[in-house]
Amino acid sequence: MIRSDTIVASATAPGRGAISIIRLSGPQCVQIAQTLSGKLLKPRIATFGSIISQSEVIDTGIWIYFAGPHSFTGEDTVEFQGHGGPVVTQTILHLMTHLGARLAEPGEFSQRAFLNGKIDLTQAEAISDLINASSVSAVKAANNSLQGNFADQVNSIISHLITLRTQIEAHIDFPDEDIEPQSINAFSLAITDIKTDIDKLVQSAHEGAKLNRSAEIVLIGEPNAGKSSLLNALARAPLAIVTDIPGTTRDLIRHELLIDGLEIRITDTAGIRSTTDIIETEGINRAIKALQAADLVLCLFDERHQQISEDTVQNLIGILPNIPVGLLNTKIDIHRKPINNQTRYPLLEVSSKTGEGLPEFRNWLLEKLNLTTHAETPFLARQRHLEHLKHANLHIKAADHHHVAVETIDLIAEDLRLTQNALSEITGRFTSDDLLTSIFSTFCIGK
Ligand SMILES: Nc1nc2c(ncn2[C@@H]2O[C@H](COP(=O)(O)OP(=O)(O)O)[C@@H](O)[C@H]2O)c(=O)[nH]1
Ligand SMILES: [Mg+2]
Repeated sequence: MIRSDTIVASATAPGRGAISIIRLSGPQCVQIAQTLSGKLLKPRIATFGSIISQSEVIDTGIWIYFAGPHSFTGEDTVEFQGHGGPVVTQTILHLMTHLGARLAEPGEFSQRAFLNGKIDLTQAEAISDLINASSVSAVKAANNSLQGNFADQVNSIISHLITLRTQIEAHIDFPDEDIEPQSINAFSLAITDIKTDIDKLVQSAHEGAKLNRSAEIVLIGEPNAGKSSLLNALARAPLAIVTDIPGTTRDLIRHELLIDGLEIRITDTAGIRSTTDIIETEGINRAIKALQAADLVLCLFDERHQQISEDTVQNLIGILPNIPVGLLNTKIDIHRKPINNQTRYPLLEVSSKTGEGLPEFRNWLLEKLNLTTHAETPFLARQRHLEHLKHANLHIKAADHHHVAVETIDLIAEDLRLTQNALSEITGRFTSDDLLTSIFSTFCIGK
């Protein structure tokens, strides 16, 4: 365990609330807590007590002592659950710092847990991601990472790499001896297997990375299909200009919505049509570009369409592999005749004017974005993970590219070493101090 000073922070959100939790971690925490409470604290026993300063009661609450290494940080830790007022909390923090604690930096508790080997880097990040999760799928994926599923997958590849490297490096020491044909075979196979495993991990990580941000929905349709009106109805504010003049919306208009706790970014676009107007053409190009980054594309059709075929949809959005598409029949307050849907995509009916169909549409969105899109996501990936996986992928591909022989063996060994380093950076087994500081500084204070 790393010896360190004692840190303190409020672990609950700032502001007024029923309860405020103050957390101390480090060698002096028990002494500080016992001085303030006048009680003898026993590990894992909740002790009711007050905080007394100069014979005045500042707060009354519950003290809990977690003796290291059986605590979150791995050090001695004490939590005080008191009343949730900002002045009370500040006063207690002040008293604790006066007795020798230091105010914690953001993420410092998690950083200590990492440094003391209680969690790896992916688990530490998952704690922060769980707190910031913007959907139920993100919560599930963050918990998967927190339980170590992501790290397990990375570590399993690393352990195969270590076995292979040990065997391969043995040959480097004897450059005059030929490598047995069966060893050449075994090495090539092992390299290909590792490459396949890394490929799979890259794929899952790309899926998992989508969960780390708001879901992107793009509205697409011919001019006047009702896109801007739908954005306004969902946002409950006149964000986009609505007129019956085709070509009114020219730039992308984005709005963040919160539906049942799910963060959604919805983008209104210029209607797709052929036009000679330079500004409108640029708007259409932007609309098409926005489609590529979407988690869900919604194609809007009004009464001008009696039927929708796969071609109709393809004319609007082209071919978008792997991006879910939904169809919306708009303005149902003025035309009741159902549209004949000949596509494989679901069709919903809405009126932005009367609000009819909007609650069902919202529920459908939730289900689609929360459950369907990311149902199989095994973990929540960050940009940092994607970068390291990309490097691992490049190096293992380079290793795979060589024909295994005495002349190439040290090049292969070097590629494998670099692959392993890239993977180890994900779990933090091989990470610079600068990187650690930048990761933990994005955490909340008290976490
Ligand atoms: N009756 C009715 N009119 C609508 C509805 N949604 C849009 N409109 C009208 O259709 C026209 C085009 O709407 P707009 O939202 O600007 O379409 P956009 O070009 O796709 O953005 C406007 O005159 C709107 O008032 C609706 O639900 N019901
Ligand atoms: Mg518009």
